Amino acid sequence: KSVNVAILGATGAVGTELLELLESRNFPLNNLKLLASPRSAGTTLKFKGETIKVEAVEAKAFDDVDLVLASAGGSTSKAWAQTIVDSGAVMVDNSSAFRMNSDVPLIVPEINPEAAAHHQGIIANPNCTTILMAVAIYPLHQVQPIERIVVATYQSASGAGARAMEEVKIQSQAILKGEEPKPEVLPYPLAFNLFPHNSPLTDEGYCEEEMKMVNETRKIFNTPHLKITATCVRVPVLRAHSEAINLEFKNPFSVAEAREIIAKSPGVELLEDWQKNYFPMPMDASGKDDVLVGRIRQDISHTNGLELWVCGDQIRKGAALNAVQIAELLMEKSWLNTAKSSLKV
Ligand code: A2P
Ligand code: 11C
Repeated sequence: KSVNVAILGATGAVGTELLELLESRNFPLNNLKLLASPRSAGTTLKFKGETIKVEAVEAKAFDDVDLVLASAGGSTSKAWAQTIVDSGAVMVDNSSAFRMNSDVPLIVPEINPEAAAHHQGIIANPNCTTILMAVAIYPLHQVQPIERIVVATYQSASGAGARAMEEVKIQSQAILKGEEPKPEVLPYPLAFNLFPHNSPLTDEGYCEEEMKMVNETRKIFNTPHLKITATCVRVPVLRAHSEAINLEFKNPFSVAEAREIIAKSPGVELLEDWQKNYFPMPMDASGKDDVLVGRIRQDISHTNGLELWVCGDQIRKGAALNAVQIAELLMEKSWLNTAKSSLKV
């Protein structure tokens, strides 16, 4: 069976990756529609050797569509979700708009694929930092439940979109010429600098990105009370996020067993060379499907603790690949029902 697919936000960092993945994974599609803002209407993108025109999104764009892969930001998802659901299409949404909605499954196919069975027209793709951490630690959590997570992130510019990535390059050139870097997309200069994540702050003093790691991980793992604390930081890397993760278990977890489990689990790759002090770097993770895990070591401050270093391409597994894997899951299980849902969002 083949389906009609639309990418909402086709011109963005995640959108272009979605296009590439649908092609390289030979996703069974009939017709592909590329939707973006009116700014991009009329521009073209290539798919399987064909040139496809980008259209400005409008209500009737979803009429004959079965599956919408949306990655155009939360407000665009909120603006079009009801139209998409009412049209009978299923929306796999990359934005944070509906992730914590109890009627919307939040899916990482390696972890909770069965939760997607009960979707009502919208399935949410988790935040990129959440996906990368979740894929890396879930295999350990299955062997021995994690009791507490302390994580610090090192997030690349592309997490803030294609324009933020360009901004870091322009700022770097400016600084090398002795000029002042001008921040326009991100709040502060990122080239040769870093700053706590640019998402809005909550009353607890955490930023929204940090709270996404807490709340989304709990929902994906179905562990509502799991203790998690996060510090998210933007770093001048173009692509791929890194994370330093401290895990606390009820009982000791041997490093040798953790390595063995990571080495054989889906979606992750063990990458460590202790002789060379070589561990995953954003350069290694860029363009890769698997999340790289290394530097697994005993926490010297806690008998039941493990330390992990994780790097993953947040545009791929952190966003586009996870969304395409969800779409493949829906196809494989025949869960892409096009019967109209009564979901109201
Ligand atoms: P456009 O290129 O026309 O602005 P990124 O995350 O890399 O910044 O990309 C965001 C994506 O979302 C782009 O494809 C962008 O299209 C799209 N987009 C942004 N705002 C809207 C909107 N109001 N309606 C439809 N698409 C939008
Ligand atoms: C970042 N993770 O790197 C963010 C971007 O909730 O999907 C994506 C935010 C989200 O800045």
